[in-house]
Amino acid sequence: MNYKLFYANESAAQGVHVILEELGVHYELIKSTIDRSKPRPTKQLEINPNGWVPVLMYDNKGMYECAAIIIFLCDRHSGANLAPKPGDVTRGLYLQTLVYFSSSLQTAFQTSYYPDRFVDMPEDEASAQKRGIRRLRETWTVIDDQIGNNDWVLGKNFSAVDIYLFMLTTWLSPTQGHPNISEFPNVERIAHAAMSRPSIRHIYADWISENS
Ligand SMILES: N[C@@H](CCC(=O)N[C@@H](CS)C(=O)NCC(=O)O)C(=O)O
Repeated sequence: MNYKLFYANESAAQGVHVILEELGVHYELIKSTIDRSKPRPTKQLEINPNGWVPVLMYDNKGMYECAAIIIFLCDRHSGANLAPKPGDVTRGLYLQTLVYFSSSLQTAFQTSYYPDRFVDMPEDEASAQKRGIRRLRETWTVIDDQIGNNDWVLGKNFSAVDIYLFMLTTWLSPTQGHPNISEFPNVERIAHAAMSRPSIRHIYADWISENS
C-alpha cells in the first residue's frame, strides 16, 4: 500500500511520519508548511480546508487529524503491533489517551503558541497565552499520573501512543514559559525510552542532537 503524507518539520506530521516508518510501508512525503504567511499545496487544502498538517492520502482518498490517522494506520497494519486490537482490554486506554492528546494537550499547546485564535481582542492574547501554559501543566500532570510506574503509556508494551507522547514532548519549550519536562518524571522516562527506537532516532535526528 502506498501513502502520501503532507508534511512540515516540527509539526504533528512528524509523529505520523514515525508511525509510517514503524509500519514499514511505502510512503512519500509531500512538503508543506506551518508558516501562516505561506501557501499550502492545493491538494492538501482540498482534503483539509483548515490548512493544517498532517494530511494522509491513501487509495485516492485523503484524511486529516493526527489521532484519527494513527488509529486508521495501526488498524490497517495490525501485524506491526503498534496498537491494541479491537476487543483488547487496553484498547480503551489507547483510544482515551490518543483523544486526550489531540483534544486537550494539543489545544493547550495551541493556546500558548497561537493565543490570537482563542480571543477576540489583541489585548487579551497575553492572558490566553498564560492560561495555555497553565493548561499545559495541568494536562501533562494528568498524563504523568496516568502513566505511574508503567514501562510504556499502556503498560508493558510499546505502542503508537508512546510515539505521540514523544512528539508532544518535543513541543515543550521552557523559553516560551512552558513547564520543563522534568516536572513530569514518568513522561520524561517514556520520552527518553522512545528515543531508543530507530524510527525516532532517524526522524528526530536534528531535534535529538540539539536537545541532548
Ligand atoms: N487537530 C489537528 C491539529 C493539527 C495542527 O494543529 N497542525 C499544525 C502543526 S502541529 C499546523 O498545521 N499548523 C499550521 C496552521 O495552523 O496554520 C491534528 O491533530 O491533526
